[in-house]
Amino acid sequence: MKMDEKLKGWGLISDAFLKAGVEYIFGVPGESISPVQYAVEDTPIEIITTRHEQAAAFMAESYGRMTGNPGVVLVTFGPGFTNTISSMVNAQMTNAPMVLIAGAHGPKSMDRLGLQDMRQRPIIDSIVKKSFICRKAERIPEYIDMAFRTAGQGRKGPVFLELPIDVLDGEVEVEKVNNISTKITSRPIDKNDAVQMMEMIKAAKQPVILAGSGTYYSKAGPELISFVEKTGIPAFTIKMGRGIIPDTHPLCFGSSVPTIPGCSGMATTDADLVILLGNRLCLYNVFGAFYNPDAKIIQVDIEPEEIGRNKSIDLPIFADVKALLNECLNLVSENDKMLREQFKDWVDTLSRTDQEMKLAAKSESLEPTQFIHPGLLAEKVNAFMDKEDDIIIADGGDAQSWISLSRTCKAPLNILDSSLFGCLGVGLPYGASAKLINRDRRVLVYTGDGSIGFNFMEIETSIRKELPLVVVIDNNQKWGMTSNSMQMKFAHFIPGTVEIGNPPYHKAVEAIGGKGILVEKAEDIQPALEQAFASGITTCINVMTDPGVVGPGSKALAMAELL
Ligand SMILES: Cc1ncc(C[n+]2csc(CCOP(=O)(O)OP(=O)(O)O)c2C)c(N)n1
Repeated sequence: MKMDEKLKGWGLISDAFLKAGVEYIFGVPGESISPVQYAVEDTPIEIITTRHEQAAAFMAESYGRMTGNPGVVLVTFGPGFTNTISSMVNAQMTNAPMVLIAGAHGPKSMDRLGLQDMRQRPIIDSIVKKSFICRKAERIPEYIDMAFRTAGQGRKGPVFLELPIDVLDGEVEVEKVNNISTKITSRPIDKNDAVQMMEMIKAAKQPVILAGSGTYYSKAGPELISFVEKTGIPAFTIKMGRGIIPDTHPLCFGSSVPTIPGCSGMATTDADLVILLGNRLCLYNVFGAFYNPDAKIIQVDIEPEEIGRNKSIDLPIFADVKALLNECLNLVSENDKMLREQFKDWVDTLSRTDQEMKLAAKSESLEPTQFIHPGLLAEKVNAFMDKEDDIIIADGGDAQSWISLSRTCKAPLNILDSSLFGCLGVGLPYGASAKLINRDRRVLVYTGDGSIGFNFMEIETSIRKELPLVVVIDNNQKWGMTSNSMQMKFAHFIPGTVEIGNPPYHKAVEAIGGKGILVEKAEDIQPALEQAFASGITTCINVMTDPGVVGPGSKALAMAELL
């Protein structure tokens, strides 16, 4: 800026962003938001340009989920904004901390049938945790602080901030700027809740812990492991909670999804005490419908609104999971041995059932067919991605369910998917942001052939930004889960509606500048994975799988429909 130039609204942005801890801005450029890009030009903040705003918003959403700090997506007004809607709903469902910033027409130009003019706030209002419009240049820092505080505190979630052109370009009266910034670090907890929880545990014979995403967001992993070890209570994990206590831990039995082979179904039908830690009662636990009706339930959540959804809760605890577990740990140390003894038989029964059920399911999924069995592909990928810090991004219908079912989680982020909104197309954007913030870790995108199509050009983003991904396509040449559900409900699928052909995805990736490998035999899967990771560039492994197999996701959804 020249000396005689007046400070404009956008000149206040970089300081406010840096105070809020912004590292990256994801987006597609557009004239209404160029001033925001210029504002960060000479700062450490990096602008990551994608090929579609949906992908940029998925990158910000997954960044938010993985780091716990708000991801930022910056889009132009009108179509740039509307392209983010699916990702924003996904963020609402995953409670992802993120801030969507869009340009807008201001008082000078709005409502004149100008380019891309529309009312954005009414559309986004029902989706986000809160929406803001900044109407005065001097107030930009205040609004940025508000947006980030709202997104990142309490129950995290997506926030919308509209910065109209007139405000970005408006002259600032410097003495009126209110440069505020607050970071909240305290964690809500009532010690009496911990006392009551321990009393219920002591009265139980067959308790079970189900740890969800809230456990990950509150960074309660070490406390959870220590609590489980001291009390001897068996644990299961779900969603972002997967791996927070390793599946390989003797007291952890993997995913709590009841349809997954193992003892998770039995654990909840037989438990006399269910402890939900940062875990909403939703589709993934079949809304709690199969819990032992006589079981006592404790639900711990940072958001009171979630406690008691779908089921009455005997001990509702409004608290941060980490803070609560710390408090419980203070109470447990003297009589821990006694508790471990108390639950030993229960844990032994679960272990036996778990082994039996997993063995039975394994022999079923590996039965040879003339094509590669999708279950076998998932097992081979899981076995290959065996390092504690390996990341698998799962996308697709049955493809996603096969890899979720097979995945052994030794640490958080061993698997990440779109979660409850079930929005296809997250694979490549989630993969790119996972690699961006974990450059030294292996990142593999596991996707259906339908799902890869939604954001296919993000292959180019990963190559341009040097974020090498290994992309495994479970290619059954159709919208598999949809065709299965049609088949199960109507006894046939309408020809031409679910088949998607067999374009050479691996060659398309090569044409964009990556590497491509076609795999038609099971024995070629592992060498392809080795080559792909050794190449150091984004590689597509296009695996031809059996179109006749009905996956676990299709079966589980059909069961849920019956409820
Ligand atoms: C954005 C979006 N559009 C449509 C759907 C509905 N849908 C659910 S699963 C599925 C099929 C996915 O096919 P593919 O990615 O090839 O995986 P597959 O089930 O064949 O393994 C579809 C279309 C959805 N979940 N999300």
